Order: sequence, then C-alpha cells, then structure tokens
Amino acid sequence: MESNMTKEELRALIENKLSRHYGISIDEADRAQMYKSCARTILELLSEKRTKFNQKIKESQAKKVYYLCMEFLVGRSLKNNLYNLGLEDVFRNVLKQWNFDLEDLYNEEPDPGLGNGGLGRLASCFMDSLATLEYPATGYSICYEYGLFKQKIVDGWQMELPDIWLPGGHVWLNQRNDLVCHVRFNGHVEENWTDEGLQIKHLNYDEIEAVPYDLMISGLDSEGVAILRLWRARDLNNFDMSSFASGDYDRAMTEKMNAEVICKVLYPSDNHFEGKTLRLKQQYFLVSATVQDIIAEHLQQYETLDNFSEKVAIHINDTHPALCIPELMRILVDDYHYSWQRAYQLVKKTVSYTNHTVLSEALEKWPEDLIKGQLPRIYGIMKGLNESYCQELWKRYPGDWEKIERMSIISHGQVRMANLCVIGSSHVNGVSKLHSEIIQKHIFSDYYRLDTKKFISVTNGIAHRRWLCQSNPLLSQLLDDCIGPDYKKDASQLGKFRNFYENKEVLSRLQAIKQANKIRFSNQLQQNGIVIDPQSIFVVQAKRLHEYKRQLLNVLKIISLYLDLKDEPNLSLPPQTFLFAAKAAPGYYSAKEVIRLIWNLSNEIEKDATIREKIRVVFLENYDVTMAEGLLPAADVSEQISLAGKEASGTGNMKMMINGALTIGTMDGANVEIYEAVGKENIFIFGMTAEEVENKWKEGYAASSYYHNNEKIHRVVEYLRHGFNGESFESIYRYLLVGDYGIGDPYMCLADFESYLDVYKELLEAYHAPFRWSQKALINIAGAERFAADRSIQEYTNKIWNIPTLV
Ligand code: 8GP
Repeated sequence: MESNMTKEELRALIENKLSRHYGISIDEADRAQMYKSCARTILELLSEKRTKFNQKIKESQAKKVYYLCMEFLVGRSLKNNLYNLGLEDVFRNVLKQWNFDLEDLYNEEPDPGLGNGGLGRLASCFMDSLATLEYPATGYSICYEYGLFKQKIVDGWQMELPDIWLPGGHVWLNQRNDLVCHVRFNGHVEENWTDEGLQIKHLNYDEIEAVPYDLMISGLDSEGVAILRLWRARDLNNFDMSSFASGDYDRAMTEKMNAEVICKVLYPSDNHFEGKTLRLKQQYFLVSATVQDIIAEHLQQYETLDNFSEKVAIHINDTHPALCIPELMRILVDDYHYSWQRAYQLVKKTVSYTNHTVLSEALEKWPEDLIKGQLPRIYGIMKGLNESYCQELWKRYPGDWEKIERMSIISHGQVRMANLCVIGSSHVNGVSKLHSEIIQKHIFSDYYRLDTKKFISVTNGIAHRRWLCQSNPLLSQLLDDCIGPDYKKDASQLGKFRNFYENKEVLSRLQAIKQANKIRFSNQLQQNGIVIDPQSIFVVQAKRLHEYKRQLLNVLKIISLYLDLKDEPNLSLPPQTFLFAAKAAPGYYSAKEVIRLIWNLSNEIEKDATIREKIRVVFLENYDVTMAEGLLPAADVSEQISLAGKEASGTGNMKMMINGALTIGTMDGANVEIYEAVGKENIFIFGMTAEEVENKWKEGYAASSYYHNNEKIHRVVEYLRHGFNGESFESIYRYLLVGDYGIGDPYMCLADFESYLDVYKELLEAYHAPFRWSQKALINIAGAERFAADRSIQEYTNKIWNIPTLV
C-alpha cells in the first residue's frame, strides 16, 4: 500500500539528516551522503513504528519468537524497506527533483554477506514474514566484520577477497549500549555443598562484552517491525595498562584483539562442519548473549521465569546455536536456582530445532576436551543432561547399550550437537516433505520411534515480496492487473493466476516480461564486459558449489551438446546460454576444480564462432543476493539436479519458479512438492528417486560400468580426460571414475546422466512451442502459492511455537 507521506514531508526529513550528519544542504550532497540520509530517514520511520508495535505487544502479552541462527543473508535494506513501507514512489520523485536516481542509491548499499547460502537466506526470508504477519519476533546472530568472501576468478581459479561491508552497511545498525552483556570463557568450575545445597562457581574465566546492534526489518502494509540483533565482541577490560604505560603498545593491544577476533569473520563453509575453536567460541558467544538478553527482556515484563515457556519460543536454526540448551539450563539453575528437573522442563518446552541437512560431513561433533576447556560449566551441564537422558533410556530399553550409546549426547570423546538438539527440544522439523521423511527414517530414527509427535515437517518458503514483487516489478504488475494486489500479503491468491491459462494476451505479456528481464540482466552483465544473447534460452544453475548439487553433471551435459555440435555444426538447436553462479568454500578443492572446469569450457566454446552462437557458458563471479535479484527473474530454465535424497529442500528452485522459470530436476528436496504443485506437464523430472539411490548403493555402484557401457558417457568422459583449452582435468576424470573408494563419484553423476540428457532434449523441444511454454510458466507462477515464507511461518507458529494465528 502506498504511504501517504507527501513530498514536502519527505524533503524535510532528508534535509534534516544531511544537515545533522554532514552539515550540508542538498546541492552539496554526494551519492553516498544521500544514500545514508535516505537510510536514516527510513530508520526514523521504522523506529516510530517499532515503538508503537512494542507497546501493542506488551499490552497483549503475546508470546514472542526468538530465532537464533549463525547466519542471516539479509540482502540490501533500502529497497526492501522502501517497498514494504510503500515509500518507493515518493522517494523516487523527490530524489529525481534533486537529480538523484533511486536505482543509483540502491547500488550504493553493500550487500551484507552475513550468511553462506540457503540456510542464512531462509532465516532472512522468515524475518520478512514475521514482520509482515505482525508476530513479535527477534532474530539473533553475529555482526561479522567480514561477511562471506568476495569471489574473484583468476584464470579459472577461485580467489577469495575480504568482504568489507560495514562502511556502507553500518548506517542500518543501531548500537544498543543499554543492552550490553558479558560472556565467559575458560576458567574452571568449583562445586561446594553448603546448607543451601550444591553451590557451583565458575572461576578464573575470561570475560568478553557482547554489544548488540539492531537492524530493523519492516513488514509490508503491517504494523510489524522485526529486529535482527547482531552481537559484536568488545573487550574493554583486557587492556594491559602496564605494557601500555611502558610504551609496549603492541602487547597492550594483543589480548584485546584476541577477544574481539570472535566476530571478525563468517566461516565460509556451507553444508560442512569445521571443528575450529574459534567457531565454537562464536557459537557460545551468540547463544550466551542471546539467552541473557531474552531472559532480561522477559523478567522486565513479567518479573518471573515461571511462565517463561508460555511466553517465549526459542528456535535454533540448525545445530549451530545448540549451546543455547545448556546455556538456558545454566542460567535457570545457577542464577535463578531452579531445580534441575524444572529447568529441563522449561528448556524443553521453550526450544525447537530445524535440521537443514543430512550430509554426514555437516553434522556437528565437537571434541569433548575442547568444550571442557573452553566452556567448563556448559560442559558440566551437558554431561548432566547426558547422564539423566541415558538413565531414562536405560529404563525404556534395558540392556540395549548400542541404542543408548547411539542416542547419547556424549560418546567416544565427542559431543554430538544434533542429539543435544533433539533431546533438548519440543519439536524437530525437516524443511521439505522428503527431507523430513529421511531424517525420521535415518539420522533420527531412534528418537522418532521414541517420540513420533516431536517430529514434523515444514517445507521452506521464500519472501515473495523480495523475490517476486521487488525483483520482478513487471511480473508483479501483470499479476496486479490479473488477480489484484492481494497476493502480496496472501500468496495463496497466486493460485488464481491459473484462470488466465488460455488468455493469449496474458501469455504474450508473460513472454514479453521474461524477455525484458533477460535484456535487463544482459545489460547489467555488459557493464562488466560480459556479452550474452538475450534471445537465447537462459539455463541457470545458481547455488553454492557442492558435489551433491552436481554442477558437474550440468557441465557433462553441456560438453555432450558441444561435441554434438562439433560433429554436426548444422544441428538444429535453439541458442542456449548456460549461466553458472556459485561460490566454493575456500578449502574445498574439488569444488574449485569444477569452477575451473566451467571457466575453461566457457573459453573453449568461445573460440568457435559458429558454436558460440548456439551454446555459450558463463560463470558469473561473486554470486550474492543482489545478483540473484537480477538473475533469477531472467531465468528460463532452473537447474535443480542434486542426487535425490541429498538436498534438504532448496529455495532457489522456488525463487525461479515464482518468476516463471521451468525446472529441470531430480525428485529431491522441495522439487518433489514443486512437481506436485505444477503437475508432470510443467516440470522436467529425471534421474533416480531417493529410494532408487538407496537401492543402487545396496546393489553396488560402479561408475566405470556406465563409462564402459554407454557410448555418450564414454565420449564426454574421454573429452574431459584429454583436457582442453590447454588445461588438464585429470583430477575430475579420476573423481568421476575412481573417487575416494574406487567406485567413482559418490553423487552418481554418471548414473543419472543419460536420463538427464534425454529430459533436457524434451525441454528444448518444449521451448520450440512458445505459447505452450508460457502456459507452463504461468502454471509455475500460480503453483508457487504454496512456497511463500508466510505459509512456512504460519506452520511454525501453529505447529511448533504454539502462537495463535493472527487473522
Ligand atoms: C541448506 C540446504 O542444503 C538446502 O537444501 C535448504 O534449502 C536450506 O538449507 C534451507 O533450509 N543447508 C544449509 O545451508 C546448511 O546446512 N548450511 C550449514 C552448514 C552451514
């Protein structure tokens, strides 16, 4: 909804910021000053809204949601807030009068990379929904000084550069010195029996200050404003005054730096656990500060913790914030003298947990000694929890040591965070139907049998306001014209778009919009010297680079097409542009090798003037939220080709679908539900199902049998083996055929290759019929109704957090 702010009012607000912060008038302002003044104007409006919203929450005594996550991939704030506040037009007009272009100001804002990929972006989409749906919600994370690295490709090899986002991003953060708290590490624990019972003291600890910075997120056309509270470490005390006084400034600063290093940088691995001490410190720093903050807020309102679980829902997004379970126990038992049993009950009722991956290398297992040394009191509590849980299990399964060992928190010198989460939570959920089934059947099967009701499924969703309305204004306008604007707040309305299935005018507008988005994106690329043909089909695979996501399978397909064209240059193929965008974790060698492969294939194809007219490969450097906002609306085809059973859900699949791209994919993660939503005519499914993959493992898998028995596979693999563009790809060849265990690539690219190629050919055929293609696109847009984050959040509030639905 449009805001009713007038141009004059807005002008006065911005002028005031320019004068207050820079002592200048409008004619003197440069772009950066203008951007910051606009941001400050929004902040002022949001603060007013927030104050009113807080008041309302307080009066209603509503239950509050606290969403803990080590990552929030927020994306830029200016555009999002202007859109949600209905202020885009008035800002645009006022700025135009002053010769500023709003789009230029958007580009002044850095894209804060405070997350790796799917998990962190999901958390941010949820904040958008929580604000729009007017739930009282706070997200908690770390204010990393360096976000996810900037990617640079040098001769095909990924290089990582620091992401320095604070200079332009800081303006959105409000430092809350009134809420500073203290987090303790190291030291030792002393236990003494006194008349009042067991007294526990944590001694000789190192203490660090946690300083919160708040980022406000506006809802659309709602009173809600969500807060993302980001903690920074500050060490005021650890300043060695005697070294300083004697002129040894280096030494005086060293300890301080050691403490503050905690929030310097985001760990850049996605779906992979790195057992580093600093990471453990980050995790405890986040949860300790957060739990203290939640408790302080609760006590301020209610003066007791007895009703804690009725008024507070703490959600842990993956296991990374799992230490909030023992931390909450610690505060309840040590500081507020609750009995162990009562504290445990409160914790279990308050906390819930989402699992985001079944990959074993991503499951967090910390060495027991590390936790014992860094966090001695937390370690003691985890041991206590483990012992009481094992005793319970013993009663239930007397003598079944094997099962009890499997289900325990601590075993063989390791602390298993997923087990801690399941044991300490009221609910555990997977992020798509298939993934939820898999966690129930496999990784959490023992717990599932014990307490079936604890496990539920909440399929992921996306902030359709950002990913459709803001990033694809043309499509949003078409939807407004066809079904009215209500879908912006109620995505289920998108389903009504199906009524236009036979409407030629709508279908041709749909086609024209896709074309316009492709031109818009091509122009953006051209500014960086990359030329692509907007008339070609845009086939997009944009996601983190990971073996299980199988970018390599896509490359094998392209090589196959390329070899076909080399054999037969006149082959009738529609022009295709294969767009890859992906960051690899810096230490992930095989992922970086795949980037090198894509880059060289791109160069090799470019050498051939006739072939490059038909197929072109582009590796887009430094994929981030901002790039996604341009790229995804331009996609014709969405590649979702993970090995079935491995991708927990995927959300890029939903973002491209809602923008009218057609999916080519396996029956994995949320693809299964996309298939259900659009029907088999409107999606291109190939490959083994999760069950077939399981059976294949049981039968015995050998990549070499495909290589020897399938002509097409043999040809492509041989091409790789011989290398091209002056480079060798021996390592990839060996990866595919031999792998670590002599059976070939564990993600079975070759097993799915033939059916992938067949289905891709069907897709190209389908593209030949533009009218039918647009109908398919329309069904995808309409079918995206169920993939909105608003729907996910309603499920969380109803099924997990137990917060009444707001109507
Ligand atoms: C991702 C899943 O891989 C993806 O399928 C899903 O859509 C997304 O989470 C949101 O649910 N998982 C992660 O990003 C992940 O596990 N990251 C942690 C290692 C940081």
